[in-house]
Amino acid sequence: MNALVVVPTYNEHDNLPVLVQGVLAHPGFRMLVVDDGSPDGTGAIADRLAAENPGRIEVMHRTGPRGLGRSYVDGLQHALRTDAKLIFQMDADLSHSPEYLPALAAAAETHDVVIGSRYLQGVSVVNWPLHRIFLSTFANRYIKTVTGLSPSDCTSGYRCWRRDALAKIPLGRVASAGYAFLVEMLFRAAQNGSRIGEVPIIFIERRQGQSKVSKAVLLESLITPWRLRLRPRG
Ligand SMILES: Nc1nc2c(ncn2[C@@H]2O[C@H](COP(=O)(O)OP(=O)(O)OP(=O)(O)O)[C@@H](O)[C@H]2O)c(=O)[nH]1
Ligand SMILES: [Mg+2]
Repeated sequence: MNALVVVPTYNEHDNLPVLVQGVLAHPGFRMLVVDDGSPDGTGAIADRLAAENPGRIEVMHRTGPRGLGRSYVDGLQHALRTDAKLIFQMDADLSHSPEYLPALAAAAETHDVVIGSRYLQGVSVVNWPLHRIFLSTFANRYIKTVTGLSPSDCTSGYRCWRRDALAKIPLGRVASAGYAFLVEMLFRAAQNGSRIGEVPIIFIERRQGQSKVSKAVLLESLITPWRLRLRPRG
């Protein structure tokens, strides 16, 4: 296995050490932490973890405007400059268990991109209030209706890419800054004819740290599906 897991972080100092332990328990997996100058010192913790695990963790310290989409662009472009055959994306807040990494990798033998999906077997989320479940299931139905995408979970940030499929996505031209970035990437993959697979995961809501969902990001998530539908070539 030659796998690189790209993890964007913003104020995850309690969660990152736990995540690192879980990911590195899998042989052949390396990590790229993309920190956005977290005020809580997550960047320094990432550097320490990198020093403790030589050759297995790289840390990118971003400066300038922060953002999840921007961090993914920088992190995934860097991942494509390595020799990794499989490139993963996952959140640092322990809602994506590293236990599922082998299942995603296995599904990537027959798919170009594999989603760790919360909605493949009913709704498998733990610790979400009802309104959050409604919001997320509505968001997915909305996205699928507007864009024509078929996966059950288009907004999951837990994914595994075969490197050639990721390399075909024009990352530099993906316009979304926030969560809509994930939808836009999937839309481009489907346009490229990539085989999109899903593996069921149980998603566990964060216990430590704070959510960074803003109104601007939510608004972008409403507009992006229409932009993709009306201007599919970008
Ligand atoms: N580099 C970077 N990472 C970010 C930024 N915003 C969020 N993240 C990270 O992206 C991942 C997902 O963010 P979350 O805040 O957990 O978003 P969420 O899962 O939709 O919301 P929660 O319900 O709070 O978990 C986490 O690993 C965050 O630390 C950002 O601006 N820059
Ligand atoms: Mg989260």
